[in-house]
Amino acid sequence: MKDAQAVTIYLKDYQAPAFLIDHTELDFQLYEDHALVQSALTVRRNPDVAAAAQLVLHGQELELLEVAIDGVVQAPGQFHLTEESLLLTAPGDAFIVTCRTRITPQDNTSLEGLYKSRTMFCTQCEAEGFRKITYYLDRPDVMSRFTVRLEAETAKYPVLLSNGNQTDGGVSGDRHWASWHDPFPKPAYLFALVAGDLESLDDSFVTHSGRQVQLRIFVEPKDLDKCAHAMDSLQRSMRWDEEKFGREYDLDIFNIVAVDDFNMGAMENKSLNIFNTSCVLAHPQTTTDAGFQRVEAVVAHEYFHNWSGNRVTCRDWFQLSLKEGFTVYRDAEFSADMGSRTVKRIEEVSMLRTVQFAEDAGPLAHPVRPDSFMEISNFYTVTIYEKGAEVVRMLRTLLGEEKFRAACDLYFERHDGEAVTCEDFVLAMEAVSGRDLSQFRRWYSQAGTPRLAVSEEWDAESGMYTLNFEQSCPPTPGQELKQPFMIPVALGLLGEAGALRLQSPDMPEDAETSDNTNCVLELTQPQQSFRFGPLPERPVPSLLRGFSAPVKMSFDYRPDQLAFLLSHDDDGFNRWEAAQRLAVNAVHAVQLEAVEVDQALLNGLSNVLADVHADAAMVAEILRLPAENTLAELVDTIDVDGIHSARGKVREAVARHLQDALLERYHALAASAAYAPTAAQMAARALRNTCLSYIAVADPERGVALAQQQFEGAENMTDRHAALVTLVHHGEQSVSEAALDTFYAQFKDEPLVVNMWLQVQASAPVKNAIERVRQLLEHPAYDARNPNKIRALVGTFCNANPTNFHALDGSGYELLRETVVELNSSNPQIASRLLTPLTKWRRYDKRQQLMHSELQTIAALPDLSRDVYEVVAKSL
Ligand code: B3K
Ligand code: ZN
Repeated sequence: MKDAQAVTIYLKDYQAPAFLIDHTELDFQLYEDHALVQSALTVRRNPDVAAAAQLVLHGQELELLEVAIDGVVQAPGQFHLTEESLLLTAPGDAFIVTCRTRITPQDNTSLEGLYKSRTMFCTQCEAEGFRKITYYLDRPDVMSRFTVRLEAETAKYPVLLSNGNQTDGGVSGDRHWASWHDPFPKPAYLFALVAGDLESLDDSFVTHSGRQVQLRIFVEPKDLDKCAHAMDSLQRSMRWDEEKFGREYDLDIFNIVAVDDFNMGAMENKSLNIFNTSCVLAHPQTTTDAGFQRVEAVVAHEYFHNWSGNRVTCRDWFQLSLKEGFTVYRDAEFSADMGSRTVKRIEEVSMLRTVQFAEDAGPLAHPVRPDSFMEISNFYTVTIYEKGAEVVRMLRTLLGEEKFRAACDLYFERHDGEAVTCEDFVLAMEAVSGRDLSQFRRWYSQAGTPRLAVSEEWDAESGMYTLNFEQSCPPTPGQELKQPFMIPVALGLLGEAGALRLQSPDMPEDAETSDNTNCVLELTQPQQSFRFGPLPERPVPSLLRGFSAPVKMSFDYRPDQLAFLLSHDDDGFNRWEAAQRLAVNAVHAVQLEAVEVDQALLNGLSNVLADVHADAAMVAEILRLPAENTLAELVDTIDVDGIHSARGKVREAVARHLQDALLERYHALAASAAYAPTAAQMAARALRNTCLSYIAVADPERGVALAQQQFEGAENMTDRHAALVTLVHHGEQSVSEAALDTFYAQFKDEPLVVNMWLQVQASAPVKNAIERVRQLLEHPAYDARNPNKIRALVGTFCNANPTNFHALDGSGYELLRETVVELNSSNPQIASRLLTPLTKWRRYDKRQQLMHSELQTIAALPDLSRDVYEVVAKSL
C-alpha cells in the first residue's frame, strides 16, 4: 500500500469544479491487443469559481501519446503527469484539449473502464472508471454533451453502440465505424460503449405523449431465447413510471446489452444500459422464479435511473444515496405493484435486518450520506441502497402519498439537468409539505440502527391505554453520541372483536391517519408516551406496521399475544413479524435450556398452513424460520454452532408437528398449468417447495423420495432447483452426487445454471463442504476471473454456509483470505466486497483470533489495492 493511496476524501472539502466541459468528442479504434482513444474536450472556466491557473484532469493506467491545447501539441515540460492525473496550464477562459491515449482493454481484469467480456468490448464507468479510458474531469458535477465514434473489425464486432442516437456509420476495408450523439449533458460515469457480435430482441414502446421508442436487448446469439421477460419487464417499467411518477422516457432508443463479466447487477448508462447476464436472461428451463423476479426488479431499477440518477444526478459521490436510495425505493414500489406488496416488504425487511443492520453494527458502519471515504467503490453498500430507500419510504409515510408525489415532481422539475445533493431532495419535500424536516435529516448524517424500546400501561377503570417509547442509538465509528431521530411509528390496536378505533389526546388533530384504526405516531424525543382511549378492552398493540422505520423495536409480547397477532392482525407484515418473534424466542429458549418448542409457535404455524385462502407466498414466508445470519444479528456475541443446532431443533419440531398438513399441501399444490412467471404460480411453487424442504426434515426418506421424483419430472428450473437443494441437503451422499452429476451434465453449457450448481454445493451444511469448495475451485466450470462464478462459489460459502465457513480449524477463513489475496490485484472491487464476513470478527467469541489474524495477513501484503486497504484498515 502506498501512503498516497490511503488518502481520505471528505465531504466538507467539496469544491465546485474550476473548469467545465461543454462538449466531449471521443474516437475509439478497437484492436485485438490495444485500443486508441482520441478525445477533444471543449473546456471553459466555471464562472462561479475563483480562477485556477491549472486544469487537473483525472487519469489512471493510461499511456499518454499526445496532448494538445487549441491544436498546439504540448511538449513534455508543458504538462505534468502523475500516477492519477494530468496537469495542464489553462491558456484562457475557453479552450480545446485534445488527447491521444493507448489502453489495453484485453488486460483489464478490474472490469472498470473499457474491458473485454468474452468476445465483446464493453465499459463500466461508475463511479470512477472513465479515467481509465482517457484524461478527463471524472466527477459527476461535470456534465457534458458526448459525441462518440467507434471503429472495429466488422466480422468480429458487427454491433457498435454508444449513448444517444446513431448519427452516422460506414465501412473501410475489413473495419467499420459508427457515430453516436447523446443530446443530454451527462457526467462521464454514464458514458458507455459496446462492440460485439450480438443479436437483439427488438420491440417498441409508445410513451404517454406519443413518442415511439425503439427497445432492443442485445445478447450473444445463443441467448436470444432468454430475453422476452426482460423486454416485458422493461415495457411494464416504462408504463409504471409514467403512471406512478409521471416520468416519461426522453429518447427514441433504449438499449440493453448483456455481458457475462460484470462486477455488479447492471448499470444505467444513458440509453445504453449494460447488464450482468444474470439480471437480464430468463427462461423457465434455466431460471428460477427468484431469478425472474430479479430480472424484473433490476430492469426496472436501471430504467428508473433515467430520471432518478441521469436527468437529475449527484453533485458528488457522498450523495450516492440520492440516486440509489430513491431508485431502490422506486423499484421496490414497482415490484410491490407487480406481485404481493406484503411479501415484497417481508423480503426487503429480512435482507435489511440480516445484512444492513449487521453493517450498521460493524466497523464499516457509515451514514446514508457518508462524511468521508478512501475508495468510493466500497460505498455501494446496503446502507446507501437499502437504508437509503427506507429513508425515502419514511418521507412518504410522513408526508402521505399525495404530498410525497407532489414533492417528487417538484424535485424533478427544479433540478432537471442538474447535479444535486440529498439536501435538495429534502428541501423539495419541505417545500411541498410545509413541514420542518430538520430533525429528520439525522437519518442522512447519523449511522447506526436506532433501538426502540416500547412498553405499555393499561388503566382498566378509565379504559386509557398508554404506549411508552424510548429511543437510543449505539455508537458507530466516529460517532459516539447520537441525537434522537424522527421515527414514524405506524400502529393499530387490536381487540377481541377486531381493530379498535383510535383516539388519542396526544396526537395532533391533523395527524396522518389513513382510517381510524391505523395511525402514524411521530417520535422525536428520547422518551415519549402516547395515550389512547377510552378503549372498550385491553388491546394488543400492532406496532411499527409495515416496518415503518428501520429500527430494532422491542416489546415484551406474551406468546399468546404473538399467536393472536399472527392469526388476526390485518397488517400482513406484522402477521409475519409475529411468527418471526415466536420463532426467534423458540430458538433462544432451546439454545439456553434445551426446552420443548413453544406450542404457540407450532399451533400458529399450523393454522397458517391450514388456511388455503391465504396468499400462498405469504404462507411460505411465515413458515420460513429466520435464517442463521438473521438470528446471529440479534445477539451481541455470536455462537455459530449454538444457533445452528437450536434452529435445527426448532425446524425439526415444526416439521414434525406439521407433517401431515405439509404432505397434503405439497400434493395439492402440484402444477396444473404450463409454467408462467405469474404471481399466483410463483406463490404456489414457493409454498410447495417450502413444504418439500420441511418434509425432508421430518422424514428424510420420504422427503428425498419426493425430491427425486420432482427432480426427474420437473418442467421448470424452480422445481428442479428446489428438488436438487433438498437432495443435496438431505440425501445420502450417493443420491446427492448422482443428482449433481445429472444436473451438471444437462446444464454445463448454461453459465447461469452452472452458477446455481456451484451455489447449491457451496451452501450445503454438510461435513466436507470446504473440501468440496476447494475441488470446485479447480473445476473446469469455475473461472477465477468471472465475478458471478466467484460470488456463486466463494461468496455463497462465506455468507450462506455459517457452520462450515466458521469451522473451528480456521479453514474457511483461510480460503477466503487466499481468494481475496488473489483478487486484490486482478479485481480489487470484488476482493474488498468478498471480505465483508471477516470484518465482523469482533462479534465472534473463540473464533475472533483466527479471523483477526487473516485480516492481519492481508494488511501486511505489499501491494494492497485502495479498495482492500480501506476495508482491512477500518476493520482492524
Ligand atoms: N449504479 C450502478 C452501480 C455502479 C457500481 C459501481 N461500482 C448500478 C445501480 O445501482 O443501478
Ligand atoms: Zn442503482
